[in-house]
Amino acid sequence: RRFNVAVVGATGAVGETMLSILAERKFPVAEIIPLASERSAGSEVEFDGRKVRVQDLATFDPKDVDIALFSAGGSVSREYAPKFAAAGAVVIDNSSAFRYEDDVPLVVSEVNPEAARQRPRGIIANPNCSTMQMLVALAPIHREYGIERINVATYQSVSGAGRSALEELGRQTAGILNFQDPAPQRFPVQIAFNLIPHIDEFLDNGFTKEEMKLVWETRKILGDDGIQVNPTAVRVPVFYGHSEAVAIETRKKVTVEQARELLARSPGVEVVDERKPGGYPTPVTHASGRDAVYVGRIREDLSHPRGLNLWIVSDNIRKGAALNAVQLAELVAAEG
Ligand code: A2P
Ligand code: 11C
Repeated sequence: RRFNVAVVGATGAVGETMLSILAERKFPVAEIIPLASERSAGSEVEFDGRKVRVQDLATFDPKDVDIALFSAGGSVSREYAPKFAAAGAVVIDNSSAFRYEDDVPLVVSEVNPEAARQRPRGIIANPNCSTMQMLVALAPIHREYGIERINVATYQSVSGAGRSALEELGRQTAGILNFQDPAPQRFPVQIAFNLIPHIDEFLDNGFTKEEMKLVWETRKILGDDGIQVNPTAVRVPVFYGHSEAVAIETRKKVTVEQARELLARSPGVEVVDERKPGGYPTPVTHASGRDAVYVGRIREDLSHPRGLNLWIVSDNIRKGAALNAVQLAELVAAEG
């Protein structure tokens, strides 16, 4: 069977990658339907070597859509995802609009694929990129050794904030190298040659929403409300690929050798852990444009008897967003 697949936000950084991954993985597409706002309706995007016209989401009738991949922001999802689901489509939503609702499964394809089957509202939520890559690596360790606590600091690339953020880093970097002082627009302060310890909005508890996503989503996906997560989320001047310095505390002790061996046979993970210059993953050398979650710098915590440190890097647009969404579509397609 082939499926009519709509991509909402098809002109964006994630939407464009959804289109290329659908083609790359030979998803059984009958018709591909790129949708965006009226701003880019009528323009063309590429799918499987051909040009396809973008349609206006606001006036599109979803009645013939089988599967819809949404990545146009939370407010677009809140308004249109229920309409697509009511028309009979299975919606895979990359925004944070529905992630924390009990009747919407939140699924990482390697971690809790069975949860995707129970979707009373016809919506499956795709986790946030920083949670996604962290759990591809940590879920196998949690299953074997029981993770009690996760300390994580993220180093998140600008592509997580969309196409305009990619452009801002490029423009600002070039401007500064040419002795200009370009004003920040997309980010609150200069991002070129800088770091910003602030992603998404500030909440009452002093954490940002991006940080709380790591807490809420980890618990929901692992089905364990007892896991403690202590996050700091930082934006860095990298184009593609999020990195995370993660320190876990487990119930049973896990050694470096055990962790390496377990991760090496875990789906979606590649261990790059040679203790020499360049023997670790970075966004540019490993993650950018690739599918795996890369793990390196594995070492035992000097300050805790059951602590382990890891460095986790992945392409936030691919595994962190578009790839997992397409993998969820593959799970739906496999149901027949
Ligand atoms: P458009 O090209 O019409 O602005 P990014 O995260 O890379 O900035 O991409 C956001 C995506 O979401 C784009 O494809 C954008 O389309 C789309 N989008 C934003 N707002 C809307 C809207 N109100 N209706 C439909 N698509 C939207
Ligand atoms: C970032 N993680 O890197 C964000 C982007 O909840 O889907 C994705 C936001 C989300 O800026």
